[in-house]
Amino acid sequence: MGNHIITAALPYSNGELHLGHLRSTYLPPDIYVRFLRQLGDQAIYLCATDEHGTPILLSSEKAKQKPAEYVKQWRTRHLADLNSIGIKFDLFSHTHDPAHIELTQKMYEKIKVHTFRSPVQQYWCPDEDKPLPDRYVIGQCPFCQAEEQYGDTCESCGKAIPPGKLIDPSCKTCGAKATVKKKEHIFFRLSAFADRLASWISDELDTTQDIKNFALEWAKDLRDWDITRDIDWGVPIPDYDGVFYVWFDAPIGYMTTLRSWCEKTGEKFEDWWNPNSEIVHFIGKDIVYHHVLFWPAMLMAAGFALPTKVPVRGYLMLENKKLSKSRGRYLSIADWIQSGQDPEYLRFYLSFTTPLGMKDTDFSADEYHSVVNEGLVNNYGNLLQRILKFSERFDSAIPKAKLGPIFNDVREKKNGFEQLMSKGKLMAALKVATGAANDVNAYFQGAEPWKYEKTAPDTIKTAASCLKLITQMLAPFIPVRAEKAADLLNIELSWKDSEPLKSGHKLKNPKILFDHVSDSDVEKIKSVYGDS
Ligand code: B3M
Ligand code: ZN
Repeated sequence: MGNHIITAALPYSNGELHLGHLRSTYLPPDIYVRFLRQLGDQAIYLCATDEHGTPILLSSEKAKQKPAEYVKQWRTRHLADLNSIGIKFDLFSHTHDPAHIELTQKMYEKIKVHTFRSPVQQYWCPDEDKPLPDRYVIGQCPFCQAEEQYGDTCESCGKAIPPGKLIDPSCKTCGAKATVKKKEHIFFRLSAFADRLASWISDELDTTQDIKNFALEWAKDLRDWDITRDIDWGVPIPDYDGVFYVWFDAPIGYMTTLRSWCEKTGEKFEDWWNPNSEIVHFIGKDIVYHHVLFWPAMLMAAGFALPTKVPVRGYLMLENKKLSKSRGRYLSIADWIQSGQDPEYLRFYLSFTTPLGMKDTDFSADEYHSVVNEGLVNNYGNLLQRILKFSERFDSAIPKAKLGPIFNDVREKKNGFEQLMSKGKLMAALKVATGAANDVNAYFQGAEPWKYEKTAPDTIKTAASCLKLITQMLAPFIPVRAEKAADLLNIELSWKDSEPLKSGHKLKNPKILFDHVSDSDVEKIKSVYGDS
């Protein structure tokens, strides 16, 4: 395998990131990239803020700020929030960057033969005499009849709504009944790519079957795509008085960020974005349409390599109810940190409970308490502590002894873990690691080395050697503690090293790395989101 370009969906510079964003979109790629590096592969994690589109323009108007100022604040905030959970990017850029504007315009030149102009039904506010693109207009979905949908995409059925087709449209800002005017727009011939998209989705794309099924259904009914917006915030279209639709320029942000990263590091863009690389877009389930249809069609049109993997994860529920900021049933990344909660425990918990695919999953403070305490603190944390403590009887060195058969079992598990991680099945992989810690705990307990002096050296050598492999497995999930544990065990985290510890190998004195999640932590978390 060549290089790995790993991306996470570009967060809008418009409102704070919550635990749902973290679990579906930003944490999994961080773990995946850390694992690839552990393997010794060349992998980079890129992201940027998505700064265009009518919702941002609307919010900046509300905040009485220039859009460029408005987006800058969120850009800084997003990066700080993500970093606070140990998420590290090789580059975190933004789509209002001049480099991005330039690249988007170049991309347009490349795909221009696949575009055409055609008059559209443009929503219009008669009271303010202005066009009402996307979120400036609200009405009923023509496909599923959901109420209060914006002009571009239906949030209920996920379909793109053709221009002018919203039922009973009205102006979002002043409430006036919207009219429809004819205006010439530029369209991308998405329909021409339907067959190629369908075969790419079924034969090449690596994603879960539920996602494929959805996408293949959509691919049967592809309409040409309006890439024009009549506002002045966005990437200007070179030969038209207007800007590109935000979903046209946003995914190009993956490339712009790669380009900027290459400039910084002296790497060549072509050595990265090519058919031998792994190109992975981690996303939430609401933007599958854009990542497996629109964007790949643009890449096909422009002659670039397509993404290889699109791992999708569902929404986060809070105590089995939908997140709702207005009701206070809400937990942001900043809330987590400000209430003094542990970022690595959150990484562990979210990874332990989030499968791949469309399924939504729940956050509950009580579950957090039990998953972290049972799955990590009493399990791996306890084992580490016991082994370091017990080894003091041998001057904190691995004694001359025999290796028990459980070591081979754990080594097998490490292979299984590698397979799962390589497929992006992080939750399943993590469970292999914690399962191994469980087994070794049981082994240690059963061997009773404090009672059986004769076999105690074998027990300690075996358990400590197993612990080495388990620490390697946990490292991408809890990187800070794994580093500390590796230091105490005096081991390397490099994946290649699966050897048992040699006799004479020195260990350090025990130190507590894993405190329990307390009842008061649970209370604190609950008080952030209440039980409304
Ligand atoms: N800015 C965020 C979202 O819809 C959107 C992603 C763009 S990815 C190119 O989740
Ligand atoms: Zn709908």
